[in-house]
Amino acid sequence: MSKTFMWNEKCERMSRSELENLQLGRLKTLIESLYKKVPFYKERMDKAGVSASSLKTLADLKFFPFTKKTDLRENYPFGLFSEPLSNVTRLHASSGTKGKPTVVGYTKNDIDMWSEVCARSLCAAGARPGDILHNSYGYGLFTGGMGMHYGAEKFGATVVPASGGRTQQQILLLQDFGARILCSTPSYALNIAYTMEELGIKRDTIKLERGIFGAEPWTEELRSQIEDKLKIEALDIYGLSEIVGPGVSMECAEGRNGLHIWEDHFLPEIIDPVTGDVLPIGEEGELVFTTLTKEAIPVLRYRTGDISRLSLETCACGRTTARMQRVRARLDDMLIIRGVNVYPSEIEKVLLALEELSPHYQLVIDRRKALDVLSVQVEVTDELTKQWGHFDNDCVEFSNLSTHIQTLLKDNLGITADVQLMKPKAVPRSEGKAVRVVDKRKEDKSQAESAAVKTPVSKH
Ligand code: DLL
Repeated sequence: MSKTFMWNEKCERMSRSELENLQLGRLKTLIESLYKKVPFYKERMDKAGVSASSLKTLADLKFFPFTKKTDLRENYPFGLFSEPLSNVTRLHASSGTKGKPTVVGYTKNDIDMWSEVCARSLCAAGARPGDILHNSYGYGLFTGGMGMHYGAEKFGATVVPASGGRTQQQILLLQDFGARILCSTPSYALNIAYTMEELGIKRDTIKLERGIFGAEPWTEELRSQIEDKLKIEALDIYGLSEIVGPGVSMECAEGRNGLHIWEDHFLPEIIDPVTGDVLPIGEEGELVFTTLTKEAIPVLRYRTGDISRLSLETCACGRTTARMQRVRARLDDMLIIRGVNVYPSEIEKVLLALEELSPHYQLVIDRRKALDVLSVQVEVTDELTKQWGHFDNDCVEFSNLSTHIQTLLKDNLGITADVQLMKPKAVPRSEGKAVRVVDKRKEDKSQAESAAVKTPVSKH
């Protein structure tokens, strides 16, 4: 068997005891520094009655307070920074669709560390120095584009900074520049595949062999569809801006079974999302990360809201780091439909198992007569539409098929849903992170709220 090529074998194959010693040392330094430099953490640690001296083993981390997204928002923009802005070379921010954006900063060393973990990730996915890498993650405040870009440059790849959108032109560049590696969200990879099909562009006019896909939840079923359509190997990359951006963990090409966490920089825990208790290795719960080496905005026990589980089993690639299983869902994406809890990824699994359907779908939730109603809008395949003929509306009637899907959703997930079969291209295509859920109840509420703000209220 040929030896696995690793970007940083020393760090990726450390023995468990060596790694844990390193983590403990870094964790103590981090806690001391947060206590001294960030009033928010001093206050939280004082309240919990803990300090660096409380940390005798890694397990003692459980006594320390969590950090949440709301803490970043409440301390907007720079309240949780550990370094003055004069030492910060870059700022990124979330889109802020749910209020104030969350802002993160990077020192020069942070950018180096981020590039290092992205280079490790590229290598684990089977990229090689000299590869042409087409990067369709968005450039800008989102961390995806620039994170992968710097990692790829450090790695020695030739980067095509395509960013999101203008899909036809991206396909042209894929054809003419001959990229072997595609970095994008899984939903955008599908958009590329379907656009090629619609334009009648043959697969053998592009040289892609591998995709490094992440930034949104996706299922094994979606992976199969992407691999089948684009004839590439699709691998999962995970990350979040509060921890660093892309490159917190990466699935390796040899194992394809969980994502290697770059544990010398990011310390993972799995907790019960309700009680906050740390769960044993192997149990499913909410992922929590502590940054061990970040300078500008290190975070202590950051609650990601992502559901996964950890494994310490040996991997076929020889890396010794803990692996996290593909994120099953985000806690705040859970839908409650007439009392039944369901995640969009569970609905995706049911839909993608049916060959009559294409993988473009949206879940629309509305309220009718005080009851929540879920509409599953999913496109049928081109072949099915051709068999059936032409339609004036976007929504087509295949009553047997929609009843069949309704039954599958009821039997497998216990949910009652309207199923609307859509013509090809009727569901909006993703250019970055796919919008899987449209919650009209929230839209109505926020419209009502903004109307109330705009309406002048007389005090007399
Ligand atoms: O999405 C960073 C990133 C860019 C990761 C490119 C991978 C590739 P945020 O915009 O802060 O950062 O969103 C972070 O996206 O908490 C997860 O819910 C979700 N997410 C990221 N990667 C995956 C993945 C970037 N591989 C949030 N699978 C995270 C499932 C993912 N969800």
